[in-house]
Amino acid sequence: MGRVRKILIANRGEIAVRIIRTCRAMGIPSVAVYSEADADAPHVRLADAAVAIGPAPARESYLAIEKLLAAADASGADAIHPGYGFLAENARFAAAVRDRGLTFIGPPPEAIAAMGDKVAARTLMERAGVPVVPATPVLAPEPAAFAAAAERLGFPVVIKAAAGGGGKGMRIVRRTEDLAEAVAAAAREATAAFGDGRIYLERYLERPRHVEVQVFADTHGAVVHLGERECSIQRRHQKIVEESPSPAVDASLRTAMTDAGIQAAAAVAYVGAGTIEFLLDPEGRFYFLEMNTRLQVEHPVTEWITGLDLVREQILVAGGAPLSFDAVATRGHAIECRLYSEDPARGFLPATGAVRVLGEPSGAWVRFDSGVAVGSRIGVDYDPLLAKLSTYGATREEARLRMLAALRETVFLGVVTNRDYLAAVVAHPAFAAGATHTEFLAEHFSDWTPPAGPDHALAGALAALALAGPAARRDGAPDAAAAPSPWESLGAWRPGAAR
Ligand code: MV4
Repeated sequence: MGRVRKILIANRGEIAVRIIRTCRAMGIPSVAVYSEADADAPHVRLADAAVAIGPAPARESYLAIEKLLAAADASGADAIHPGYGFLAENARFAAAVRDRGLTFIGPPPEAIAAMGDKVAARTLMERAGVPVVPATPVLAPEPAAFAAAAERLGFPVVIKAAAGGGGKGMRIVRRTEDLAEAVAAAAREATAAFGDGRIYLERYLERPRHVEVQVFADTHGAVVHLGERECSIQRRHQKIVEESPSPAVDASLRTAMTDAGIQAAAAVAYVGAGTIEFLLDPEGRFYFLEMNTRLQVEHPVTEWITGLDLVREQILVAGGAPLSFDAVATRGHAIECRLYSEDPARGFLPATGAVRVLGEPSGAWVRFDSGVAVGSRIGVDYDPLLAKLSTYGATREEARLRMLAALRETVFLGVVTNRDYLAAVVAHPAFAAGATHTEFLAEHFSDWTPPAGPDHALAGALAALALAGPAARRDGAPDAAAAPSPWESLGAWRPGAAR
């Protein structure tokens, strides 16, 4: 190991762009990879070099380990950053990178594997003194075994997949008579989703908050925390609004949670950026849920309040450098919203199309991380995340109001987005009060409908007229100083004729 000299980014979209920017700022050449669907993507244009890795389906490109390793060889990269998603938490990939003599910008494969098996991870955490939810080991998928265990834990309970995480295969059960069906369904779902049907039981916590601790570790044994993030606002296990610090965490709870996070990371000899997810109950008790062994989507809120560039720190640590900070002071408050190409009016169905107009919010307290540009086609091959919008304020309320302003300034034409939904969430009195928990959207937004907006075709036609500008004034006078009012701009228009 030694200082990293050229980095291949095994990813696409906003996180690839994000990593390339830090590479540039550090003077490190970057290599993008791209599928056939991404030949013109911003991450490809931005990188110093780019290597084609195959067809659009991720299995044949962004998930194809051999192709990525070959691309690293061909481009002379000596390190690989996996971003998030795709192969970021694949221990075999991390090991394959290491076995080729390359640096994996992430934790050791052993740490990924230790946290990847959720049941083994629980046991490990328990031994490390990290609080965990009362649970069973893996059980035979028989109703009797689960019924006996549920009696001991107390209802409600939740059936989870040992190989799971992210809520897949999760089944909440409130009565003994519902167990048999739920066990069968959970085992089936776990096999289908993970190729591993092992399931177990946990006591189910009602309306908890999701609070996660950001940790950072170096190869010399130092482990520090960078505070917590509140990520309770989720739809079907998809986070949409995140913030730091959590409005539910005071100084003493923070000390307890971040201590537990550091214990968790130390227990698996962690290296790099990692996140320990906890459920926080209304009484202020917290329980280890899982550890994410990657840089997370929502890392910008931590960057806002710490002033650190987490990608830079990842690269330095991967090169063997000791951490350049210990107890990090945080300042102010940050909120992030995820803009997706999806249609809230149609059950959040992924929306496809091409970005025709892109209006980015601006200002010193606003950050817009995006991997798309005008002309980008949004298809069905990848995650529908268009952009992450984050704002900073000295107080939560300042950050919240700045977020509302920034959302209004954000324009995507050509694809349907969840922008107005996000604005409604951030404007909601319960959000303003910090009363966020994992049932927030179910309780406040299950019957939300988009505000009646303008007719897009009409808006487009008016925009085209407005763009025609002063040259199109009715009286023909080329008055550049005049406001480009469409009503003054109609003179040269003729139905059925070219202007
Ligand atoms: C739970 C839980 C309550 N009790 N486990 C969902 C995603 C996966 N990471 C774990 N999840 C949950 N596990 C017990 N024992 C509630 C959830 C949960 C949840 C957790 C975090 C964020 C949003 C959530 C939404 C619904 C359920």
